[in-house]
Amino acid sequence: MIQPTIDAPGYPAEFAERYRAAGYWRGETFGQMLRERADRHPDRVAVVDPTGTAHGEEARRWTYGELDARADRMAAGFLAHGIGKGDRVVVQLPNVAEFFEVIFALFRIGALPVFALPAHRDTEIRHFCAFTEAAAYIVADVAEGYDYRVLAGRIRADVPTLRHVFVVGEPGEHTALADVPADPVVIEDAPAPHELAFLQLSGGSTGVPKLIPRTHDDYLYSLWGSNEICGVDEHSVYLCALPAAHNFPLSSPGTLGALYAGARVVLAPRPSPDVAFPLIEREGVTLTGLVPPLALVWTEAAAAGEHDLSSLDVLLVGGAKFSEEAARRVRPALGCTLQQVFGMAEGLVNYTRLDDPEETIVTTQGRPISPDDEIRVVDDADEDLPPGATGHLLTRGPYTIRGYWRAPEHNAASFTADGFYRTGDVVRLTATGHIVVEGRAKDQINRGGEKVAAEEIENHILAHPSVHDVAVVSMPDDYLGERTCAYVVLREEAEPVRSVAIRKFVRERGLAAFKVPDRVEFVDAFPQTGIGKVSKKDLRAAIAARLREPAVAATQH
Ligand code: OOB
Repeated sequence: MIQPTIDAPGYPAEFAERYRAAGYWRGETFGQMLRERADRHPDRVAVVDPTGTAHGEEARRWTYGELDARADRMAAGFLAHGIGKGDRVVVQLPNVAEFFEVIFALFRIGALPVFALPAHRDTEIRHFCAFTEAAAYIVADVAEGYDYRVLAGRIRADVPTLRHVFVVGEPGEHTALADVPADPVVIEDAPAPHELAFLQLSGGSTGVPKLIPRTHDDYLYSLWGSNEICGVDEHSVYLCALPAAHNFPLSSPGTLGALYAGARVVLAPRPSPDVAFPLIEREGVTLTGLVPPLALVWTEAAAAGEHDLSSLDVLLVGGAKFSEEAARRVRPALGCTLQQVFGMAEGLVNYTRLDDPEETIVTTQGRPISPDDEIRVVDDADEDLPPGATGHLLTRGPYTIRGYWRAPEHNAASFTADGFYRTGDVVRLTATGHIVVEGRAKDQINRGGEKVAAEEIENHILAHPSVHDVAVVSMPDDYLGERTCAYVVLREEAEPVRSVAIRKFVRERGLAAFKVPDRVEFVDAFPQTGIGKVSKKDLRAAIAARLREPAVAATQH
């Protein structure tokens, strides 16, 4: 095989060579992968989309042959619309089959999907489109009662590079995605395996979300590596219950892992048991992935015993810390093996193994996919700690990025000089090399798997005319693990403001609903650290103590 001469963005040549020599990077692209599977088993079902069944229609079932042919036609259509290699396309779709048609078409022509979540609103989408100078934005017409076409109209007016808005369903003032496909063409400048495949979103701890550049080579490795660990093969049926664009349901092992294995993907429009359980029963789902709050809801709902869930072999739980107590309930309630996943869109993914002792499964967050995932646990000065000690997790490896996309200043802070990613997670390693997540050093709130960057929300609240200063911190929550609390200092001359007004103000600035602070506390001044910085540690302790007061706990939410 001829080795590519240009290395993956950010990966130094010596590492790229090592990862190829070890067989992790197999020199394959997403476009080729789907073609190969379609050639091998064209009639096997790849994607099941039950969206229409709510209106009495049959579920859509696309075979590998059909998905492949659709991706070819969509690719030709995108090219005909002037979208080509390297162009960025913001994709914001619910869990529908077109998601795969679109992303494989983009992969084939080397255009880069930017994976927005359905919850994102004006602020996030405008940033993604403007920052990536996106050529197109792809949405559904209406999903969960929200009209994305109206949002797209506003974004289009603001972002001059945005030449196209494609809509799944009724297009309104935009272009119907269904009108895009064209007769397949030979793609002259198809992407190489070491080149970028897409931009994923970082959970973030800064003012605006950063973008994560993933290559075909590195992401495909994370897929087949995950498949081996999670036992995914051509007989597997993966239920995509979380939003499809998120890295967890996309790749751990997720929908793309399932497609890699020639398995079947079943899309759940919503993750609630009333939607997911009938799908598990009807489609014979063998594995799925959930965030901890949903796993709790599922274990409780399964007790009702209304659905036959016996096909389910593996439940993956990750995105936020799964409590040991909740983890212990999974096997008895759902009759399947729990696999804890501790991953990040930047790369590193850890799994408990299917044959790990139950104690390991319920008390750890797993160990890395790859023997070449380098793990360091360090102190505040980046010095390695003794085995078993708790410290900052740094990592480097064959599917972990070496830098964010177009963000040199952030990269200087988020990576060590020798390329280790600073995860911001505080962990310890067990004697067996399993990771236990003990906490977080990054200024982020993990709201049941949905990440909220404190600084981002602080910036929005600071824009309120009555606000002098603000500090956003996490507060404990039985269901989500954490929620957000905004401590606000009002301007001296300001009229009194109620907390609902602050929350409304943030909501009306147009950002994902999960980022609106759950609680607002007004104070005269912030507690300070020894050197005069706001002590978020003290604020967290203060709100946690306040929530423990019986009257306050009862009125929460
Ligand atoms: C996943 O990816 P992101 O990028 O949304 O968030 C990554 C962060 C981690 O750095 C960590 O702080 C937290 O989410 N996290 C966990 C966790 N899994 C993720 N914290 C404690 N326990 C866990 N099991 O969330 C993600 C990506 C791929 C697979 C799974 C999750």
